[in-house]
Amino acid sequence: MGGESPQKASLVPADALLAPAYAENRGEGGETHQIAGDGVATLTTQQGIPVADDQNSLRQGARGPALLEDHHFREKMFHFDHERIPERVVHARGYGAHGFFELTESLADVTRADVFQRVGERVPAFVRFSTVAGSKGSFDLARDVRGFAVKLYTQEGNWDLVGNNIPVFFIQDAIKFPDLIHAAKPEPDRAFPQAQTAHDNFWDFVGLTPESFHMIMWTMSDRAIPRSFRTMEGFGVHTFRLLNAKGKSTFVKFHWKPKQGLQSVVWNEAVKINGADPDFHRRDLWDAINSGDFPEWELGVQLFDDAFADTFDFDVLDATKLIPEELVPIRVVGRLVLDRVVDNFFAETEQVAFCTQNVPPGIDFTNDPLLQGRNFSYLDTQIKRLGGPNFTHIPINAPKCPMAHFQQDGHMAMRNPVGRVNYEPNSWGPTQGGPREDPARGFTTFAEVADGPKQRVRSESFADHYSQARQFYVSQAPIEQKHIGDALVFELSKVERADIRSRVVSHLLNIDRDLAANVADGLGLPLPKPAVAAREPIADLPPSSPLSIVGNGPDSFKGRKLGILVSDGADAAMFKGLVKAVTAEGAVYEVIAPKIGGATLSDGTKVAAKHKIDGGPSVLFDAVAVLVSDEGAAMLAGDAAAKDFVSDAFAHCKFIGIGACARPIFEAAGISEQLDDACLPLGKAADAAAFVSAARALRHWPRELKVDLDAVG
Ligand code: HDE
Repeated sequence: MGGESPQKASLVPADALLAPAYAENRGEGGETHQIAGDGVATLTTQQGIPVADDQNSLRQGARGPALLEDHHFREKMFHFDHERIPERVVHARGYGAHGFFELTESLADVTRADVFQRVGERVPAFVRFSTVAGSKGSFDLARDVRGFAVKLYTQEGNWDLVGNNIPVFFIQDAIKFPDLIHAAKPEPDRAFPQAQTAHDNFWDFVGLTPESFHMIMWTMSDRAIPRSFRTMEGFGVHTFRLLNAKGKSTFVKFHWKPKQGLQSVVWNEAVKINGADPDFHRRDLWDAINSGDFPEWELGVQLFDDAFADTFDFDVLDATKLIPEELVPIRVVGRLVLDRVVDNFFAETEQVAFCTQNVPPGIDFTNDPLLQGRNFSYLDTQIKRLGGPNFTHIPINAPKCPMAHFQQDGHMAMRNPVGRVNYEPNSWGPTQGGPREDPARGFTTFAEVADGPKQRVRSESFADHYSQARQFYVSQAPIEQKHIGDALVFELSKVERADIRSRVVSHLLNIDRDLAANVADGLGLPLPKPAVAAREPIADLPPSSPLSIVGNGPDSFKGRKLGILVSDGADAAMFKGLVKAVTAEGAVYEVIAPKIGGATLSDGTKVAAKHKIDGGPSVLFDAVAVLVSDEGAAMLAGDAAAKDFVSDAFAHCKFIGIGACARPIFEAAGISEQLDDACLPLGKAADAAAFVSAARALRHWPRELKVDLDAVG
């Protein structure tokens, strides 16, 4: 008993020390009886040994030292200590879901890839969306590229199309990737800023890397702050090859087109969403799938041959260039549907290992120097992350088609080949000898002829850095152009060194003079001389309409979310009419109230609240309605969160439904004089449908020019 008091140990019975919740857990007094025996599984160790007590470690006497012999404690703590694996160097924050890919049009003429042969056939899919720069715990609405990585479990092996939501990239050669990412990530001495490119190092790298400017136009556009994973496009980015049964090659670019239409948020909104709900995108995907509103994308291909590649102004091997859809139209060949959330985030989303080199027979690489470098990096990174060469044994990474090979052993080998023979060639015959290569069925590489001196060079055909950047800019709606200018000013305003800011503007002058002038003005900077261009830009590439988000939005409010701010005594008929109209549209709504207990409407109906007003700011919704009683309006008019609710919705150009008694809140927020056509009355039943149908436009952009200091209208 050592130095402890024997009375204490013996006088107090062990169970009397139990916290009430523990007693309840063991079924000693509460309703939530969980002790084994009632069909509840018995808690065991990892070895399967039943556990009698998971609340107290083994000790010598009630107040004595812990004992090394406590194998349950040691195993539990050891496992906990090893719960983390290295996060991805890039794309650390991501969210995945399961679904399927269905072929809607055969591509048998151009590829022998099994997945593209039989119309109507489905293969399982797993998709992981991600941000690039932030770490695993960062917020969802960073201004950033989004990863759009698709794993298709085809009958001839896994095909990983590891793409982004932007069709071009910052750099042309993989050797610059570590520099790009170092520059974008938090600066190494201070370890900030997290998940943002608005700092000196990033813009320093960009200013010294003119090839990045096409991509910069995209990342400074609203593409980099999507409303949802469901409302973004995906792109394979590189030019790949398709090979048909005769070995004929066709170049291909892959596109995912969201059925939900394109949509983004605005920057001020993104900043506030990150505070209000850092999980905004993952929650959105989780909720949509669980409510049966399955996100869907069309798979489109741009197919072209060497002859087109030769006539194109740019090199199809250069990942900083795209092929406008007007030049090579998209052929839609399939659909991707996400219909199941993961059972366990770590097992699936964290452990999924995408590798660009995973392509089945019928799909092949090109010499794009970025793609070639990626094909090395992804396998290498998975070994570091997942700990060994057997990561394909993890269910999420395992193919769903037959596999037969002689690879064996290593860390965590789950299914070594069976039998005596683990090599080939061998003379053990067809039954014992194991698998054999199959020249007809197996993966073949396009027999491209390559010749030339070994050298470190960048092809001359990669030298134009500005023409497509300009084409992207002139393809944007005026409000989108304004957002690009605003984003550049915002980011560069966070850059401390004036020479870095100025150098960036010197490149913008090669893209669009007005843009450069606006940015220089926004920064209070004299206009510098244009940067020296490696090749004279083509100034008159025609606008390409698919490049705009605003021009490719949805034609309905379906899948969107209305926030309804209510108070006690709010007009019940109006509330119910609004709910009906929103539901009929295929949209959802959430109620915000002064108290989380909800509100009692004018007819006595009790409405549950999803958010208390402080926790449900309007940035979380696509449109808002304010349905309050006179007393409710008077009370909320004095509440800062309620005033923010309406003034933010207004500033973010949202459609606003204004109930008959709601005006005092708008007056208190100082916006009642500015209310416009997108602020609609909700006074009588018919107003509900009119409001929802107006909200199909998603945002009322003309308002922004009236409420923003930087407006250039
Ligand atoms: Fe990646 N990239 N990347 N990347 N990338 C990774 O692989 C890399 C690039 C992309 O949800 C890493 O498993 C190099 C372009 C996505 O798990 C790493 C280069 C595109 C994901 C890696 C690129 C992408 C990654 C980090 C320059 C769009 C997340 C962890 C040549 C077409 C996949 C990992 C997921 C992840 C390397 C450029 C997309 C380090 C060397 C271009 C969507 O291997």
